[in-house]
Amino acid sequence: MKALVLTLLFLFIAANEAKVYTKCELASILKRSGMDGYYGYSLGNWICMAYYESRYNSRTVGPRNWDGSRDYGIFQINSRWWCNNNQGRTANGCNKACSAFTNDDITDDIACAKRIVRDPNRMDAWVAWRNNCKGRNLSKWTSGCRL
Ligand SMILES: [Ca+2]
Repeated sequence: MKALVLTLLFLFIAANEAKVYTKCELASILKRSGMDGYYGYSLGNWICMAYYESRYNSRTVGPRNWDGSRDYGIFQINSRWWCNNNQGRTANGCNKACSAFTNDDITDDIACAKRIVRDPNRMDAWVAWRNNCKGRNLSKWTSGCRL
C-alpha cells in the first residue's frame, strides 16, 4: 500500500513537472525565431514579458479572468481572443487549441505571439509587460547571455 501511494505520488509529481526555461535559454530560442526587433520590439521586451507573465514556465495556466477566459503558457496567451479551450466564446486568432500553449515546445507559442503583436495593441496586449517592462531599461534581460 505504501509503495502504491509512493508510486502515485511520483506519477503525480512527474506529470506536473514543468519546463521552466532559463533567461538565456529563452533568449537564445527567441533570437533564433526572429523575435529580436520583431515589430520594433527588442529581445529584452520579450524576455521581460515572459518573465512577468509566466516566470518562464511553459506550462503556466493562469487563473480565470473577469470574462471567464484563461491565459496559457510561457506568454500567457488568452483563450477569449487567441486560442480555443472549449470553454466559452473565442475568436481563436491563432487557430490553436490552448493546450498547444502549455507544452514544452514553444514554437507555436512564438508564432502566436508574433500574430498578437501585429494587432493594434502591439505589446500592450500583455498587461504584465505594460506594468513591468514598457519604457524601461531592458538590458538586464539579455545580459550575460551568449547570443
Ligand atoms: Ca507549444
